[in-house]
Amino acid sequence: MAHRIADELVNKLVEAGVERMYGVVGDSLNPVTDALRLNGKLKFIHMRHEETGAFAAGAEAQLSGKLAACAGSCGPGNLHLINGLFDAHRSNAPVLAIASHIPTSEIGTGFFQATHPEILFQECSHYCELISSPKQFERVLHIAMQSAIGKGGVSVIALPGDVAGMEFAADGSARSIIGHRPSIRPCPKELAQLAEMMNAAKKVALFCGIGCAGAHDEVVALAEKLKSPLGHSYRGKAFVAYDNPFDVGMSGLLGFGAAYQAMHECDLLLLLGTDFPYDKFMPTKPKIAQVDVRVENLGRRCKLDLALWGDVGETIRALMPMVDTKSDRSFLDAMLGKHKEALRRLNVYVDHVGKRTPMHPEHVAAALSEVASDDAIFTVDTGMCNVWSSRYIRATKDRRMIGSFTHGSMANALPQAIGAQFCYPGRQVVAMSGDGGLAMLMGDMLTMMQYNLPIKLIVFNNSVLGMVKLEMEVAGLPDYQTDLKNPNFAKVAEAMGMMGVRIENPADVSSGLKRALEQSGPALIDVVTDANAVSLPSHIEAEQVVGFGLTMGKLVLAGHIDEVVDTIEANIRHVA
Ligand SMILES: Cc1cc2nc3c(=O)[nH]c(=O)nc-3n(C[C@H](O)[C@H](O)[C@H](O)COP(=O)(O)OP(=O)(O)OC[C@H]3O[C@@H](n4cnc5c(N)ncnc54)[C@H](O)[C@@H]3O)c2cc1C
Ligand SMILES: Cc1ncc(C[n+]2csc(CCOP(=O)(O)OP(=O)(O)O)c2C)c(N)n1
Repeated sequence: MAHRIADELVNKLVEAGVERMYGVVGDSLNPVTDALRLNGKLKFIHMRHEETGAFAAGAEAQLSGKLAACAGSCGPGNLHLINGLFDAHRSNAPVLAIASHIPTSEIGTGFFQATHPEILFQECSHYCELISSPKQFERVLHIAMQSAIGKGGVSVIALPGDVAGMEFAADGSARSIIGHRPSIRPCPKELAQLAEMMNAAKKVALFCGIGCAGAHDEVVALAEKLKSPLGHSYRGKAFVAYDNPFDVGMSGLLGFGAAYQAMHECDLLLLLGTDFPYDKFMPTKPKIAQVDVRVENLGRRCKLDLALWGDVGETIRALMPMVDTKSDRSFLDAMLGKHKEALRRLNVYVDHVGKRTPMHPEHVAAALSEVASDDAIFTVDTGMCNVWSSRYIRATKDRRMIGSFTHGSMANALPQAIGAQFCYPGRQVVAMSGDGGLAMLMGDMLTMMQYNLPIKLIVFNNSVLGMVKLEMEVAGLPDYQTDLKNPNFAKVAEAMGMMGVRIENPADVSSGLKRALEQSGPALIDVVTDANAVSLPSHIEAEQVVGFGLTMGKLVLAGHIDEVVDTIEANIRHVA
């Protein structure tokens, strides 16, 4: 049989280290899936929805750092990929999507299932092109893979079924694909300027994002030298918040601890590998310096006194010899003290309120953190699970946590867990799902079953679209269309052939979670939680009440965090 474009596509993906292609088979994609079948090295993972395929590929790419792939058939098939691709792209995850396409002879005629994938996917990709002739194929595929890996994000190839089935003829020029991005060091002049600013400042604070991945020790050593409190973004937590005596928590509406205070009360703030989007939480008084590998991200969220275009680890290593060791710990100790007190207050929910029925989700998340393994991978649905996971899941050296952190889509946790478990078959993978989020794409519980993936799917079953209900209430709107009439999810899981555990009583949380985590197959844990559980932002001021989550802020604007916690504590004392 002739060596087709589809066969060469598979060869090239295998060469680039791609191990799986997630998607749903069909019509114009048949030459590609047939080529996968014949090749045998790259596995097609049969999902129940293309969106979940794109989420799974995005998760795999985020966790492994390597190129991952997904595919959809022409028209509606590849259109279903789009939300997952937006998420992957905005998470800087290198993903190649094959959007198979109607026959070339039919393009432009309003043919059955006609869309224009080369236009549709422009906004969620670095590179998106139609291959209308076999002669284009080699170079377009090369550019697509290189762009996804090098720029970090999505590339899309629109590949008509007839072109995929045509004979491949090499264009005679071999092309090697870059595997890794280079390390960038800022200019000596800027490094010297930063050292000077650090040496002159009395109170330095660090705020660290996911760009600190792989530079934990450098970042902590810098904090030690400067006696700096070190806050983190949600995406940064997994990489800096463990083994770190300088940790002061997270900023933002879901924030906790003293990160916000440290960032506002310092006289020099250093932003390291973060594109933290909530500009209203950024200070204006201190001097600010920022280190980022993406030059376009420098200064796009706050005022900037010094921009350093560089890699976090590389920058700190170059900087260390130029920085004086500070001896005054007073700012650091004050922030650590505030942080400790803030954590004590957060635990009020776990230790006291959480033990009541209806169950408080904080209690569930804290118990999960205790029983999950030290190298567990957590995937987190958009909604209130973001609050519970960012605050109560303890970071360790090897734990990872991914969500739809930048795109903010619901229903991401289950499909991301599928990608994570395929990528790391030996690790514990725990999905933290909202009941609304799970129901949105729950067909892929069947994928868990079909591939016997030992994912532990925890449903925070509060019978409501909780985050939106909260938003409506604090905006002074009556809550509307947020109620969910749910089944017993544990029974649904059992009907699908997997273990189902239902937890309604706080006393059963740890044992129920343990039982599910310890068994070797897929499991769903349906935890019935309080629909009215409320999150308390770490810091709120009137002018910060903007954008997406601000309504949660309003909630405490009236009552204020401290007042609410004080009331709870008074009640506890009263009961005691
Ligand atoms: C419902 C909801 C609520 C949320 N609330 C909060 C909240 O309260 N607080 C919060 O923090 N987040 C929150 N998030 C997440 C938030 O939207 C952002 O995704 C997150 O804050 C971004 O974290 P980051 O800056 O670490 O990552 P990114 O936005 O991905 O930025 C990372 C930056 O690091 C750079 N970089 C990468 N590698 C390197 C390197 N080696 N060296 C230097 N630079 C590098 C990148 O170019 C990029 O600019 C929430 C998300 C959801 C869904
Ligand atoms: C695809 C999508 N649709 C709608 C939204 C808006 N939204 C954000 S959170 C949320 C509610 C999530 O409810 P649930 O999954 O039940 O979790 P809970 O907040 O109750 O924990 C909604 C509707 C979104 N972010 N993504």
